[in-house]
Amino acid sequence: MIKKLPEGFIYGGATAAYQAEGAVNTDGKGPVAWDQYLKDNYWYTAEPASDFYHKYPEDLKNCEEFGINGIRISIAWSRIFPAGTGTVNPKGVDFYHRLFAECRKRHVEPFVTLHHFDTPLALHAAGDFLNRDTIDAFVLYAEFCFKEFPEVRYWTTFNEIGPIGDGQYLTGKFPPGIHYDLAKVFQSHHNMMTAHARAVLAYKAGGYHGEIGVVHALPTKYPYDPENPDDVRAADLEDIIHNRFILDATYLGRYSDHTMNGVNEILAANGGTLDLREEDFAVLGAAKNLNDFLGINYYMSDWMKAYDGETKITHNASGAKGGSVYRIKGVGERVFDVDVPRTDWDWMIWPKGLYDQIMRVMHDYPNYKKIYITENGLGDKDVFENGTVNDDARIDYIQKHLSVLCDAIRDGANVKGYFLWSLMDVFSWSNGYEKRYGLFYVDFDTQKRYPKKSAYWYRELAKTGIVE
Ligand code: BGP
Repeated sequence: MIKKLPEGFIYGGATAAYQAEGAVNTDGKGPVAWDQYLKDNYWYTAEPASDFYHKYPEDLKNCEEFGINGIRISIAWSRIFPAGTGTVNPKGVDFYHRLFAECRKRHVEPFVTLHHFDTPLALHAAGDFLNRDTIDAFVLYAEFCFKEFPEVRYWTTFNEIGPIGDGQYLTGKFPPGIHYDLAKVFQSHHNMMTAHARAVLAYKAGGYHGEIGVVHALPTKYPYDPENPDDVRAADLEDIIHNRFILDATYLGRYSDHTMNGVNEILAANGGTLDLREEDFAVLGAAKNLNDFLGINYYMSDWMKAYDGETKITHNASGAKGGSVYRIKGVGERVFDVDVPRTDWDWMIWPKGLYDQIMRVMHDYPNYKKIYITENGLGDKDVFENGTVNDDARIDYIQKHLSVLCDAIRDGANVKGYFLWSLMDVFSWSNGYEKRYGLFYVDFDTQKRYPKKSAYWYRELAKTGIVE
């Protein structure tokens, strides 16, 4: 049976300001915590990235030529407000006007994210979203953008509130590099969700002509042994940390009893308390039915089993097989010894997890309205030969995920588009320039772009909609 995506579907490519633009000190851009953090902890920096700051006309031309009719772009907050609040930097504002105009010229719809991991340094150093002043600063920045850029029709407040809390306060691979502080993880999630809700309310109150939503990463958490109640609970708690807590905040406007029981169990084992205020629930409640869409980022799933010991997490920077450890006290441990194909970075390739997440949103949060898959893709050690990359593994990965997407649509989910991570190669936050995801190969020395085999495949897909 033929599987085909519906008419009007968006065949997109995704980027993020910090990973694509480069030009980190150009035209008055303010610093972000990542600038120094990469220097101190990794072997690469955000310069030159993919030099999107200068090469965007070429990337958008590639979009048009390859049938890509949507692009995820994020605005670097510190290009607009170099210190996070206060003075506006007109050159930063101009850059985004030019970029959005180029999108229109090339008939590529921009889906614009206000925050993709890159809080301005001044705010980050003062506690990032753990500090409630950052919520106020974010809402002012968001309102400025809504007014300034009427050419944008699709706004996303945040990219991946889950992995931000996780990276900053649990695994410690994002600045400020704090480890194993579960209370900070939940507090960051909650405060960012409050900021999201306030921005949504401001957008709706402003009567702008467009849509607004949020992008959540939703990795599925399976029990290693579904017959073992302890493994089932481990998967459940892990799901609460990464998925359910923020989904509840988004669509229920509160945390369900089930969610809060899990949170309290995790905090009882790990220490710490949360500051959850009535006024926050008032805005979460007011915004819960106003999200026009949910963006789902999906790369992989995890298998969890019960674990009785101290927390230990290692970061697999090179992709070495079996190199990862992930055990959380009072939660559980990830099992890597499962019979599932892996990427070059040892991520589990499990398309069904995407289907399962779409179904859970549809069933548990029926007020979701509409879904875009805002990221999905294969990070690989691409081999560049004869001016291209024969990335059959990437094509296979995309096809398998689109196939389950067709199943989800058949089963009633309202999914309107797919954005491949990434449009062209960009650097990976914690794996650097070796990990490539793009449809277009970027030679980071010359900044030349070369279509990979997957780009030609994607063009055909966009033309016919036929997945298999
Ligand atoms: C998501 C981020 C992206 C991108 C992607 C791939 O979490 O939103 O910015 O980086 O993951 O992850 P990585 O670069 O770690 O391979």
